[in-house]
Amino acid sequence: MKLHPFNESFAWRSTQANNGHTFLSAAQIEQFDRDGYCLVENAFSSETLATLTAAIDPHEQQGTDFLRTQPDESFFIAQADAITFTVHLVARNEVCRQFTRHDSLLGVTGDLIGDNVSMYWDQAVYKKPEPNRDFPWHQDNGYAYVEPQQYLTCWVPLTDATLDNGCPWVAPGVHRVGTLEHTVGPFGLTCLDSFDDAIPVEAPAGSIVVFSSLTPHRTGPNRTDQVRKSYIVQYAPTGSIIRNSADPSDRTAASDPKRQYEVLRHGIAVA
Ligand SMILES: O=C(O)CCC(=O)C(=O)O
Repeated sequence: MKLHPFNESFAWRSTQANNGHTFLSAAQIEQFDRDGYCLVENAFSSETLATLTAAIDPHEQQGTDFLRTQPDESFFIAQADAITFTVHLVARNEVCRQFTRHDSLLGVTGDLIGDNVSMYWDQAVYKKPEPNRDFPWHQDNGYAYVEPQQYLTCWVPLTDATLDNGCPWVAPGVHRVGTLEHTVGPFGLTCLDSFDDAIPVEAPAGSIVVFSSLTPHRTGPNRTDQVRKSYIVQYAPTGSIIRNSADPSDRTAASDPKRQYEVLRHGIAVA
């Protein structure tokens, strides 16, 4: 395990320091601090999930149709019959955009980030029946280097996520050292080959697997005959930037109004 070259002076900001927790329990906050993740059950109604899934499915189908036109039906780490990534849905679908302002998500982000929160990224990940393909160990901050390094991923299962169909696994405790160096593997960037004390997080539809951008995670193969669907929404402190190179002044503000809009300002929901 080696640190990312940009990660020179990281200190984990304890969530216990946030004032006014209103949504998560003390046990969830303690687990997030210690292990880098927590599970929030019953966060969404079945109607909300059905509406969200119906909104996402046509976009995913369009992406799959595009992949079928590509060599090996693949593009970067997506493959039509294995795994698809449908990104930036908030910029093209109002149901997805409204979902990112759901009370449960604002509750989680308010407790774990603070009073001023913006969307950073969203993508649906559909893992198709594929018994041989892992999504390898990585930190979300390994893909694009955001500062502050510590932002939040809400991994929302649209179908039950189980050991059999590729639920997330986390490497507890590693988030506290900050961003790790990642290398390029066949199925994406990776920061760990294996992790002895890895924890699988089986998550029913309607829950949220909440983890830090610094929590190494992977998902296993899908050994069932059904598609495992998830929608991933990531939130960062408002004012976050993305480092483009080793030169710290070479940076881009994470504030594209189409998709990186504020959701909480001074603790109040931004409509
Ligand atoms: O949902 C998955 O199977 C993996 C997705 C993931 O870890 C990611 O997009 O960072």
